[in-house]
Parts: sequence; C-alpha cells; structure tokens
Amino acid sequence: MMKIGIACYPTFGGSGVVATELGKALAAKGHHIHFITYSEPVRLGTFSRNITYHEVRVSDYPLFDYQPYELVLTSKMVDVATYEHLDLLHVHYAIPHASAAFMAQKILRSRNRELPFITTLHGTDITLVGKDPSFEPVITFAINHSNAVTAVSDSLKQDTYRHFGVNRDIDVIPNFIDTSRYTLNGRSEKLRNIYAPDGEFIITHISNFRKVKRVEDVVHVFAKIRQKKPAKLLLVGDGPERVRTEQLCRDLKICADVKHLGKLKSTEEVLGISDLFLLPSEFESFGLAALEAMACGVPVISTNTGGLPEVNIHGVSGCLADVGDVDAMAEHAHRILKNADSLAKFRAGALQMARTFDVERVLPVYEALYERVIGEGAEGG
Ligand code: GMT
Repeated sequence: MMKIGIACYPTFGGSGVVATELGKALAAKGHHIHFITYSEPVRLGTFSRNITYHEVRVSDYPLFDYQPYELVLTSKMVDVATYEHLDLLHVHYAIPHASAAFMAQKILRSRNRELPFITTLHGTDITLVGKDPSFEPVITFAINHSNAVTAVSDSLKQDTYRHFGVNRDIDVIPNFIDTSRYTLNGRSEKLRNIYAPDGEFIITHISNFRKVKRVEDVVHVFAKIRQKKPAKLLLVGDGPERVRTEQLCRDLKICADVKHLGKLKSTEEVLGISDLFLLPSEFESFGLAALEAMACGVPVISTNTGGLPEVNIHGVSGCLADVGDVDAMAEHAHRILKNADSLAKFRAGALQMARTFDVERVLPVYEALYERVIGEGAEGG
C-alpha cells in the first residue's frame, strides 16, 4: 500500500472535489492518504483511519501585505513527507501547488530524500494563463519538472501544449464518479413535490457562479423552456454572478419559478429530483457537475466548449450548443422533454455515459501511474 500526499484547494471548486474523492477512494482501498491544504476539504466527510488532514496555517505577520501561502505549503509538504514517510505527492491544480511541490522535492533532496510528485491539471490553472500571462514561466517550469503530469481531458492536454512551452508527455486521466452513490439514491417524491407541486419539470444548474459559467444563459434558456412547458429552475451554488442572476429573474418576472438554493455540500438529492441539467459555460475543461448530473440519470444541455464534448455526447446523454446560443439550448430542451419516451431515452443515455467514468475504471489508472512514478524514482529515473 502506498503513502500518498494530496495537495488541493479545499473549496467547492471541481479540482478540490476530484482530489478529495480520489483520496477517499484510495483510502478505501487501503492506501494511506495525507491531505495537505489550508482548511478541511468540503467533501472529506466522516472519519477514515487511512486519511489524515494536515492544515497549512498561513501566518498573519503584519509585514506581509500578501501572506506567502506557497512557502508555508512547501514547508508543510516537506514536513509531512518526512514524518509520514510519503512515497509520492499528488498535487491538484498547478497554481501554486506544482511549484510548491517542486521546491519541496528540492529541499528533501538536499536532505537525501526523494519525493516524486504528480501534477494534475484541472482547467483554469491552464486556461487562465491565456488571460494572465504573469503565471506562465512558473507553470511551464513546474509542469516540465513534475515526475508525471495528467490532464482531466484531451482538450485540456491540447490547451496545455498551446499555452505553454511544455515538451513532455501528459497523460489524460478523466474525472470520475462513484455511480453507485449517485444513481437514483436521491430520488424522493416528497422533495420533488416541494419544488414542483404540480408536476412541473425541474431544471437544475450547479456552479460557483463565476462569469465563466454564464449563469445568465441558464436563466434565459429556462425562461424559453417555461414559455412552452411548466417548469421550475433550481440554482445551486453561490459566487460573484449570483446578484446579476437574481436581478435577471426579477427583470424577466420569473422569480416564482426560480429557487436559489445556495451552496450545498452534496448535490445528489437535488439532482435526484431533476429532469434536465444546464451547463452553458464559456469554457469547461471537463464539467464535473455535468457528470454528476448524468450519474443521476439527468440529461445535460451544455456548450460544446473545452472537454464538454468528451463527457456529454450529443443525442445520447444530452445535447451540445455553441456558447451563448440560448435559442439552440432551449430547442434541445424541448426535444428532450418532448414526451416521456424521449426523456427516458436521454436519461438512460446519461446514465450509460456516466458509467464509463466510474471510479472503478479510473482509480486503477491513477494507481498504475503512482506505481510507475514511484518505480522510476527507485530506479533513479
Ligand atoms: O472552474 C471551476 O469551476 C473550478 C475548477 C477547479 O479547478 O476547481 O474547475 C475545473 O476543474 C474541474 C475538475 O477537474 C472541471 O470539471 C472543470 O471543468 C474545470 N473548470 C473550468 O475549466 C472552467
């Protein structure tokens, strides 16, 4: 069994969710997992004897206008690797985890200890650089000096080659889902009746309400669906765009049919009562929220950007449209919700596609990569 350190963001972002679920799944198989981050990962949940959480405490020394998180993170990586005898460090999201891991590796090497590290690229750590080149030199260097690099979709892999001077192999290991946890478990007629008492369709969107998610498009698509079919919209999550979204609902006079549920730690209950999931993002390297919906048998209407076409298959698990084409998205919604047969067909397609990303399939791919990287380290590679 391996001893693995996992560094990630502990928040509601997809990279933290994937890192946490990966750690939990590895721990369930007997590996020893050490989470290294600044607060408890939101999906960590209950006690497991194979999981330890190491908090990175940021100083509040008044000299620092900007607290040097990367340095305390690096020191914590060195400390955990030394005293917990880590075989490997797996960092999720390049900024700043990959460069911190590189520095930790160097410090440990100066103490005659080897610590290989794997960097998993998630999306905005790569695509953000298109807009903010100030990160580029550090990210390029840290990617090129990781012992292995994975990307969550082929699209993200190609974006990495496009944006950076990267000259190494990148393994594509897609995000995954525990389908047994999602599938139909959350179905509750009682809950459904609370939000859709007259049998309306339930349309759902889940995100961190950042600009990239284009939540206003969700509202526009919903308003068009509602013109033809009785429907309710459930919005899960919170973030900078929420105020604008609420205002748009007021302007369109559809507030009575829209419910903002805010942040939820687990989404399967809401997805369990949903008929359709909307993800009209400007960009999405993978679209974990879409996969979670599909695992509950909920068809997805998404944009065709980034890695979304690798997850949501047009005409099978849902439909794809160009970014901003709310008319096409509404048309697709009408097609899916047209009648019980059509909805049932898309529900089955969503479930079938989600199963191809089951944790049982993806976990061994990560384990094989860990073994390879640890083996290369032992050979002095
Ligand atoms: O953009 C977010 O919602 C957060 C971000 C993250 O890293 O926390 O999500 C990215 O990683 C997820 C997990 O791999 C992917 O499912 C999301 O598609 C990706 N977001 C973007 O590319 C915008």
